[in-house]
Formats: sequence, structure tokens, C-alpha cells
Amino acid sequence: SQTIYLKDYTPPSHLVDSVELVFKLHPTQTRVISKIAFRPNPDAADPTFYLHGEQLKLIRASIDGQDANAKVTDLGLTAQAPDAPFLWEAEVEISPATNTALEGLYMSNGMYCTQCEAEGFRKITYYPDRPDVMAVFTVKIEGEEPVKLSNGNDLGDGTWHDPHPKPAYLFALVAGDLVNLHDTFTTRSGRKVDLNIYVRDGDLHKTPFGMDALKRSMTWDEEVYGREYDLDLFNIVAVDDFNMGAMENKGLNIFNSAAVLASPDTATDGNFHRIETIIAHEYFHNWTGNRITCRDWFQLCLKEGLTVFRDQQFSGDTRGHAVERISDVLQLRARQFREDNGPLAHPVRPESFVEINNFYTATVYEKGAEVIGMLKTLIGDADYYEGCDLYFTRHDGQACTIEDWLKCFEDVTGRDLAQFKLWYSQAGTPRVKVDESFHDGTYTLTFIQSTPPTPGQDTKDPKVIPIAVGLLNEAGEEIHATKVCEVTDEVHKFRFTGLEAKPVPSINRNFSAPIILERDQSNAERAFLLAHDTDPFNKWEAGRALARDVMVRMVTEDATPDQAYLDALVAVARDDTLEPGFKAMCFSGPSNDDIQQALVDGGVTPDPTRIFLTGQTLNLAISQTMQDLLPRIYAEMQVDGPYSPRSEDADRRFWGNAALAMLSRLDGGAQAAAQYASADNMTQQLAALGCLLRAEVGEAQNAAFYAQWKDDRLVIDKWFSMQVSHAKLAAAPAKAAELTAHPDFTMANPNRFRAVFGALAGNSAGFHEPGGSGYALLADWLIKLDAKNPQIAARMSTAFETWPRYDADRQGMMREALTRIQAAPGLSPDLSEMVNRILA
Ligand code: B3K
Ligand code: ZN
Repeated sequence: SQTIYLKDYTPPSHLVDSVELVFKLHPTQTRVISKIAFRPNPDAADPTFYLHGEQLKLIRASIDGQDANAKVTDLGLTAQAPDAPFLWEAEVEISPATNTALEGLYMSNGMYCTQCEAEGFRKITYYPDRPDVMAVFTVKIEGEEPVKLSNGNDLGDGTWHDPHPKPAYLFALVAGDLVNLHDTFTTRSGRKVDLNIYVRDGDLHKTPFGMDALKRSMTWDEEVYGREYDLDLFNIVAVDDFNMGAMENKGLNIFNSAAVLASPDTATDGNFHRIETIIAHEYFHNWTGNRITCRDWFQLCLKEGLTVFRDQQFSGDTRGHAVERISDVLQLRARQFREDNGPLAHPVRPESFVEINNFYTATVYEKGAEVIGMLKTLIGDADYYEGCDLYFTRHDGQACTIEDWLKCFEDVTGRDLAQFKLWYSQAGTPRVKVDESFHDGTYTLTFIQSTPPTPGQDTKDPKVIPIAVGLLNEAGEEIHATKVCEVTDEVHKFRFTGLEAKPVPSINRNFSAPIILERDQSNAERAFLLAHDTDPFNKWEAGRALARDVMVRMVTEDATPDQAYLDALVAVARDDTLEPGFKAMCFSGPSNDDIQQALVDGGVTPDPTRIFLTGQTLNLAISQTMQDLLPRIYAEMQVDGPYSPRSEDADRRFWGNAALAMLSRLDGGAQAAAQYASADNMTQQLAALGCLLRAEVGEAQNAAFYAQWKDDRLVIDKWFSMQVSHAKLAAAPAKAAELTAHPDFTMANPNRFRAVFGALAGNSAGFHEPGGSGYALLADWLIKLDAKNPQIAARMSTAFETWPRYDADRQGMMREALTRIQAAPGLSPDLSEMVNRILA
């Protein structure tokens, strides 16, 4: 396997005007007949006619009716082509039923489906499988299946035509015995669009929420970005075996069932929220990704960062901006900061890859979204939307680059974005040190920025960092409204004049830049900001910083739980002006990874066992301090009436279940058992089960849960995952190992595999138990899985990416596990690239 470089990009040798495909479906001998109208690309660097193709059995190929005499390798073919437009005709045979990698055309529970992004189309037929080759597709599907779907408009009889030129990665096909929920949407210019969600028989009752989310997404994109849907039909299909969340194929989005199916009794509030986000995300791709796509895969963030940013905006508008921003930042810190500060760190726009599927990362997606957010903060809303409009008109129908995107904003604002562009090319989380001084009514903030070295990038230039700052006086009143300090130099000062006394600053409000602030801040000041900051994000952030400091001192100095922190939490709980969702967020505290990162930054080697035990001590102290308040909070947060996923209700359950978790540390699980027994929705049932498992008194409920839900795969995924997440220390890998022997465990289904091993990787004290059993178990299973599904194996290997931060024993065992994977015979390029980078 070969490394591909951004700098080596060359335009395609040939362009495609139209593609006609006929699929004769068969589980192991599907025939794909293609007629492709090619023409030489006047801008080609090399005129050689080359088509990608992998795992295809070539039956015949011709050019303008003459045998093509193709020279075939494992990766594609070449042939002599005329220096003029010509017709390529070919027939290949493929075997969807034995395709366990779930890329290309495969089968899931008897249903045919496809996944082509990034480079899966080449497993369907010979084609220039690169995003800058866009074409109009006509597809005919022949088979017994009652429902046969592809992109675009339905011409009847299994024939589909997509009038919008698209790259091959957006091709999709589905065939099976499916039922659908139908609805319609009328766009603001009056186009009536048929909407369908296709599922297996028995799942229809889980589709209405997804449909509602789709219609709200369509309205939102019209209202906020002025983007209308452009076909008469929009189909969604739910598939059980799917590598990711979902895929934005033109007019035919294919979803992991877990990312679209929801009913009150089987899905939690968290599931509903995630589904809404993913439906919106895939729908928004219709403009940011499909109408305007990427020139090459290095530009992935052009569609992904922007589309994540758009789905985050939508969620904020739908569910409230404060809680949405806090959850987005929690995710960013837990996944992206972790990546950006370890051996897998890479720029938002990577410069090389072996397997592009390894770059669908938190950096490309979530940091990519942060970069868009910073652009909007720097240029302001009006210019941001004007720049987007220009992008949509200027580049509609094109395959673009980050340069194309930025140029639109340069043209609208007249601003030079060269320095801003460093956010795309430099990896690593910037550190910003803050110094302050106050003289004669002038308050000066000095920001000193630096970014640590990352693989392949030893030195970094200063970036433009928008840091939103507000000032409060001693009484807790806002005396200087939020102002964006544009930090452009390595050392950059900002002055605030005419002040009566030294203010208390609130820095990086709303997390205006994805940075790590290094600032000597007293816990008294943090408690003050938690009580008074007018910026809801920073109010929460102050509490988080306080919690983190308390934890760090408990871990490193054996300190007892800090009373000021406990008092601050009580004040939050009592504050009637705060929303339940916000209160619950304040009690969630920093993530485990956040604490580990803080320890590493302070020069301390994190010990996951000790962090876990300290967390238990702190949580018990919090519960005890809150003891008198808990029954009332719990009672007040109960939601009457039938379940609704709306955020007012979900936030009440969130805070109520936080109270339940605290109560359960004091009452041995009595209240949780009562909630479990009376729960009439999955949110309440699962939260109660979690408390019981944590208290190690949930055996009976755990068995009952399985018996109740054994026929619902998505719920059984939760059952697998809960047991591993709540197992303590070495019991976690032991439980994971035990569950792999359960008759319902299968590694053919990515959701099930992730339920067990994602939960193990997420259980830090369990995965890192000092005996090394977590590492050994995961390595064994990654090796096994790699032979069937390299993409998932590679993705899950990131559990090992933190190895450099641990003690010598853990490092040794983690390296040993990685080396064992590296040496496994027949290792895929996917997993080998990951392991090599992790160990480099
Ligand atoms: N674009 C797809 C991801 C494809 C992943 C390929 N390994 C889903 C999304 O981001 O919307
Ligand atoms: Zn996406």
C-alpha cells in the first residue's frame, strides 16, 4: 500500500458525461453492466486511460464496441483509448453476500445495499473513482426484491435517473423487502417533495421521529442558509449492518438503523438527539457535499467540517445554544483534543494518507467545524452568510478545495485569510497563556500562543485566534460586553480602559477558539465566574475548571474533596434561574480524558485506576453534600404524561437522572430499582439500570432487561454496552470477554462489536487495568475483526493512541499489543497504517 500526497494532485485523464448501470442482483454472482460516456480531459496531466476496480471479476470490456484489451491489476485497469469521446461498455461480477467489509455492494439481513464513500464504488465496477469526476447516472436494478431504489428520480420498474452530476462516492443502491413511512414536504418555491423512510417490516413505528427531524432540517436549511431541496424525492433507508452513522448519497441517504430508528420505549433522549443531528447532517450535505463536492479526499473537511458546523447550528436552534455548545465542546475535548495531542495528530486538511477511511476523524469533522465557527466569529454573521451564498452560486456543480471556499470570504470581506488558513494545515491544539495587569484604570490582557510539535510538524507559526472576552466587576456585574480579541501574534496585548478597579475577565466565551487556555486562576475566581458569568458556556466552564482542579489535587496531593467546590455545586442546584439541562451539565464534570490531559500538562503521569477511585470518592462527597436536596430535585424533575423527546422534557430527565445517580450512591440503589420497575420509556429504564449496575446490585434487572428486549437488536446493543461501561476496573475486560461468548455477540455487526469494545475502550480504568487484560483482549479482537472488516478494526485501534502518556508498565503492554497487531499475517492497509502511526 502506497502513501498518497496532497501535493501530487493532478486532474483526471478523462471526464464522464453519463453513466448507465444495470444490476442483475444475485447474492454471490451479481452482474453489473456499465455503459460510460468518456471524453479526454483537456486539463489532464497524463492522458493514460485508467479505471479503478477492486475485487471485480471482469467478464467483458469494450471501447466503442471493440474489445478493450484491458490490462487488469488488483487495483484497476488500463486500456488504449481514442483521443476523442468514446463509449466504454463492461460487465463485471461481484459477490455482495460475502462482502463483510460493508464497503461497495453488500448484504445486510437479506437486503442489498451500498456504501461507496470514500473509495467503495471501485468494488462495484471499473470507474474513475475520484470525487472530481462527476457524472449523470441512470441505473436499472433487476431482481426479485419488491423495493429497488437508487439515486434521483424513480422512472418505474427498478429504473432510476439522477439529473444532478455526482461523483461515484454518492452512488447508492438498495433492494429488499422493505416497508416505508411516506410524507411530503413543499419547498418554499413550491416544489412538492415525496419523503420516505424505508425499514424492515416491524420497524415502522420507529420512523416518525426521523421523518419529523427531516422536515425540520429541510425548513431550517431554507430559512438559515437559503438552501432548497432539488429533487422530487428524498429517500432514507435503515440498514442494520453499517460501518458509520449514515451516508448522504444523493436522494437516497442510507442510515445505520441506530442512527434513524427510535421509539419512546426503545430509544433514549440521547438517541433521539443523536438521530436528529445525523438526519440533519446528512440532509445538509445535499448542498455542502453533494451539489458542491470535494476535488480530492484531502479536502474532506470542506464538506464535513462545514456540515458538522451546520448541524451544530441546527441543534442549537432546536435545543438551546448553551447546552448544545457545552456538549459539543465536551465531545471536542474528549475526542479531538485527545487525537490532536497524541501520535495520530494531523491537520484538518491532512497532507498524506495510505487509507482515506482512516481520516474520517474528530479532527476533520469536529475541529473542521470549529474552524468554520472561528471564521464566522472573525468576519461576523452578515459576511459569513454572504460568503456562503457566494460559495453556493460560484461553485454549484463543482468539486472544490479549501482555497475555493476561503476565496469566497476573501472576496466578500476584502480580508486576507492566509494566516487563518494555518488552521487547516497545522495540527495540534494551540496553547494560549494569559497574563493580566491593571494600572490606572487600564486592564491589559496579554495572550502568548504556542502549538506543540505534532508528527511531521516540529515548528508552528502563530495563528489568528479569535478569543471572545467579557469583563465583570467585583459585584458580578458585566462591565464590558463580549469583545472578540483577534490574537494574531505570538505575544498579543489587548487593553480595556476607563475601569474603576481590576475586573474579573471571562476569557474565550462560548469557546470561541478550540484552544487550551493556560492561566493561573484561583478557585475563588472560578467559583465567582460559575456564580456570575453572563456567558453560559463560560459559567459552565468555570465549574468544570474548578472540578478539574479539585480532581487533580485529590489525585496528586491526596487532597480531600474541596468544600468550596461542593458549596458551588449546591449553589448551582439551588439556583432557580438555571435551566435543568444546564444544571445537569454542571454536575457532569470534566471527562476522564480531560483530567488525564490536565495531569499530563502538569507533568504528572496519569494512573487511570487512581483517577477512577478518586472520582468515586469525589462523587460520594458530592452526593453527601447534596443529600438533603436530592429527593426534591428528583421529584420535581419527573415528567408527567406521555413521553416526548422534546428538549424541555429531556432536560428534566437529564437533571432528574443526575439526581438519581447521586441518590444511588447513598441509598444502595433503592430509588433506582423503583424507577426501573415503573419506567415507561427507555431513558428512564436505562438510567435506572445504569445506577443499579454501578452500585453492583443490578443482576436481576439486567437479566430482566435482556429477557424483555432480546428481539430488539438496538436495545440489546445497549445491554451489551452497559455491562462493560459499568464494570469496575479489571472486571470490565473480564465482562467484555464473557460477553463475546454470548450467543447474541457477533463481529459481523459493527454496532454489536462497538457495543462491547467501544464500551471497553471508553471505560478508562477498565481498559487500562494494570494487568493489561484490556489491551490483550482488544488486540485479539482487532486482529480477528481486521480480516472481515478492516475499517472498523482500524477505527477502534485508536483506543491505543494514548499510550505515550502512561507509566512504563502500561506503555510496555500497550506497545506489545500494538506490535502484536502489526505482526499479524495479512494485516489490512487500514489497520497497519493506524498501528504504524500510533507507534511512530
Ligand atoms: N460522509 C459519510 C462518511 C463516510 C465514511 C467513509 N468511511 C457520513 C457523513 O459524514 O455524513
Ligand atoms: Zn458528513
